[in-house]
Amino acid sequence: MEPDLVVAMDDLHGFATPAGSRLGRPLIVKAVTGSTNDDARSLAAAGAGHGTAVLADQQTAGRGRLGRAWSSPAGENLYLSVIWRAGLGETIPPTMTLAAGVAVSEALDRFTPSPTRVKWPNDVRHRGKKLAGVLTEAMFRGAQPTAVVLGVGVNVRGGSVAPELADIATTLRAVRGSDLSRAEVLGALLSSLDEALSALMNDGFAVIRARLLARCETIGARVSVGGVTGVATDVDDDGALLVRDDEGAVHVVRSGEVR
Ligand code: BT5
Repeated sequence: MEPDLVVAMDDLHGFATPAGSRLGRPLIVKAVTGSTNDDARSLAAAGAGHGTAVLADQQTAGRGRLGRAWSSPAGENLYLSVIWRAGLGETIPPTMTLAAGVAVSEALDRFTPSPTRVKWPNDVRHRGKKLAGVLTEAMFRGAQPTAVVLGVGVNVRGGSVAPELADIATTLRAVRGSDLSRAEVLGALLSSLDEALSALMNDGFAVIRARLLARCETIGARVSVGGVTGVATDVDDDGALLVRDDEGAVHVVRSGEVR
């Protein structure tokens, strides 16, 4: 590895996957890549097992949902993708994205001065600014799901975000007012994702739903999503957002961008 890259990743040196976590075994660390989700998908297609994870210092083609870009500069943030295979049935529950968001939010609360919130379905925010995002992508053999890639981007060490994101995004360092190492945050993330996704697969969505509702800023807010405007009242048993419009009709919104 080039010496400047070693310095850029100094806060990850000596990182060890937490003893209790099945995720991050193995953990493949890259200085630069296109997208860790693409790397994890390739590894999954080649047979990599449950828990295999890819971490990059920098992404040149980091992705969000709906073809959007994920700002991924070097030396600052976590770009993590984990292969999940355990307990996948005949369908991929959309609740996996929600469970991952809950896990990320709960993990980041250890590092923030006040609690983070989940904006349905996949944003983790602090005082209305985005700290992290989740991108889940499923892989299939025929109709049978074989793996889900859990992609997580967390803004950690930067003093600020890219200027075009300054109104909507922030970093852990900015909300804390002090620095921290990516290794600390990574350990918390892997443990939290393992716990929450295992709970979802073993026990169903009810408990994760309760944990989500306790930290979901979307519930009770006036929103526009999927062509519907109204008040978001609840998340149903499938993870869909329920929105009551001004005539009182309740709409079931399964995906989309909440505004
Ligand atoms: C997301 O998408 O929030 C999911 C982001 C997932 C990124 C991870 S990084 C590791 C893995 N590899 C990948 O290639 N992706 C995953 P979405 O809800 O579509 O939000 C995207 C929007 O968030 C953009 O349109 C911007 O407005 C904003 N954004 C972009 N970069 C950001 C950043 N670093 N921090 C906060 N907001 C950002």
